Amino acid sequence: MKTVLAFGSNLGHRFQTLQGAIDSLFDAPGLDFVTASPVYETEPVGGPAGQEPYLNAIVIAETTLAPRTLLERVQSEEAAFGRVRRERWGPRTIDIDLITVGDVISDDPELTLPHPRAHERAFVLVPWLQIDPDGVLPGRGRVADLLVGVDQSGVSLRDDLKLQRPD
Ligand code: A4P
Ligand code: MG
Repeated sequence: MKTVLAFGSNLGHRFQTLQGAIDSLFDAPGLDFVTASPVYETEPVGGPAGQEPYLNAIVIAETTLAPRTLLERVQSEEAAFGRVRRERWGPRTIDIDLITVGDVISDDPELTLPHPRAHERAFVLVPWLQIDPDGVLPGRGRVADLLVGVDQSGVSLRDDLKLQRPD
């Protein structure tokens, strides 16, 4: 199955954290890297006032893992990168969200698919469209069409930062 993963960091060495999380996430069977988006600097959406800006990127992968197993994999990666859950939408060294897993649709709060807020978030849709012009959010529509209704003003390309394919 094709899966779309969203990476975000707004604490510490943000770019090194993104690259490190990608390298170790793909260093195990059942999940194959396809491509990474450019990196974007983004204004925080929600959460406490005064947060630092995020770096956000999207990775497209192929997986043979069950969605739950994939969630466990990304959560243990978050833990390895020192993420401490204090407050919802608060600052984090790394956040890895499952945006889509194949065309699975689920309203399970432990794993909602597609991600319940992806369709309204420029920091997800802008990088996704860059690497997947025909991308579709199951149940919601084409990424290109969804972006038309979304404010993109807080999302800026960082073309000085380029994620490398994990080796
Ligand atoms: N969960 C349910 N569905 C999913 C899914 N599709 N992917 C559950 C990942 N997790 C999913 O997540 C809380 C619980 O969501 C998990 O236990 C999992 O079982 P979390 O990562 O612990 O907490 P969170 O990320 O703070 O909460 P949440 O609700 O996932 O936040 P969001 O909506 O992901 O927002 N602004 C900018 N500019 N860039 C960002 O990257 N990120 C957020 C986080 C807010 N503002 C941001 C950014
Ligand atoms: Mg999250």
